[in-house]
Amino acid sequence: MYDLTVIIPTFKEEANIRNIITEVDAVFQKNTLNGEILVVDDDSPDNTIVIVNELKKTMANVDLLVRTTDHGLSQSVADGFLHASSDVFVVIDADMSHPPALIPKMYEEIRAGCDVVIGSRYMEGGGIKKWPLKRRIISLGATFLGRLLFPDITDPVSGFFAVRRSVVAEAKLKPRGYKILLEVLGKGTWENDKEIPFEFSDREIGTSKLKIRTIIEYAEQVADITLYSFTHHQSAAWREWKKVFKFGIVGISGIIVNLGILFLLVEYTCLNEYTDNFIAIAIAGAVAIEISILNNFIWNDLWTFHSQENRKYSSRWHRLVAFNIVSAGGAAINWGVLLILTGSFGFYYMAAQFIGTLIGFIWNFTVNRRFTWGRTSE
Ligand SMILES: Nc1nc2c(ncn2[C@@H]2O[C@H](COP(=O)(O)OP(=O)(O)OP(=O)(O)O)[C@@H](O)[C@H]2O)c(=O)[nH]1
Ligand SMILES: [Mg+2]
Repeated sequence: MYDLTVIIPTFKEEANIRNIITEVDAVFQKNTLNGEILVVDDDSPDNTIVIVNELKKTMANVDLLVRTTDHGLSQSVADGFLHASSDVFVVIDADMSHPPALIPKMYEEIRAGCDVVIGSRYMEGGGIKKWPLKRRIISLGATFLGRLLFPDITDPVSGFFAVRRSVVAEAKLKPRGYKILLEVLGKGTWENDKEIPFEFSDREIGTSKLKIRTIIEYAEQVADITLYSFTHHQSAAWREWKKVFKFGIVGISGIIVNLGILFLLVEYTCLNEYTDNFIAIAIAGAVAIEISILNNFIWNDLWTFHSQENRKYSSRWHRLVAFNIVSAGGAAINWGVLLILTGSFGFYYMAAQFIGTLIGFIWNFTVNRRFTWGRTSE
């Protein structure tokens, strides 16, 4: 039994395949890893298969799976999971875009308890070399969509990652398109993840296969994972929905606190005696708003985001300040939407306020999630 299996999906990679296999094997030897190399090829019409078969003669740890139906990168990787003969899988492109030197580190993190280890282009220390603007924009768009499902992960569509067999063993993967990692994160069973930065280098040789259809398939995949999470409550995306739900309940408690404090201050304190009622209400209103923000902070900190690990802000005071700033932004957005919808679009003011509250809520959740209770990128 091998320690790990490096899965290399290939289609027409005759120019790269020898290189990547030799490099991965050199990394195994240097780190005394007992690793398997599994090439999953979609019946390439070039010499990819011939070259792998030739290498197999001298390298006992190289295996080749040739697929003839259901052509596709994600499908190939998923077949690789089924075919691999170890419990740790590392997926890497054939075109030298991903540094094989990081494989031992990924393996170590899995050994140390991680379920998924991701090579990230978008965290501190990572990057992309020589990419045209169009590709950067497409990739950022894809990454943004993926981060809605997995806010802690900076690069949920990376093609370079490691997973434990148990993550995907029972998963009902519906692989398609290019983003197999998103499928694994969405449908696999996992708790702990870690990202490792790396610099992505564009292929020097061979041809690219990215098409417009890829983008449409990706959007479908995100929708599919979202639907899946509603019915599969062990999934990571469902964990995220639970946070949204808790954040909403805390928000409702904040409204009650806000109204209650306002009422108490106006009716039962010395503010009551001010003849100029407007000042009394202005003061009481401001105090009530701040106390409700404090209320929301405490419950979100102790309950909604209680299990958040590796916090960006380890001090509760820092989180409180961040939450206050973000919430002020949320209130401003709410107010702006009210004014615009009533002033320019003739909305009934209650409907406008309702929409404003909803947009303010989305802002408050997403920004606080990533910022106030976000994870450190180290
Ligand atoms: N088995 C299989 N492998 C594929 C398929 N499409 C791409 N690959 C492999 O998947 C890896 C990533 O594909 P690339 O074409 O490099 O995709 P990319 O990195 O997004 O784009 P470029 O590097 O610019 O071409 C490479 O090892 C390809 O050979 C496919 O349909 N089936
Ligand atoms: Mg590539």
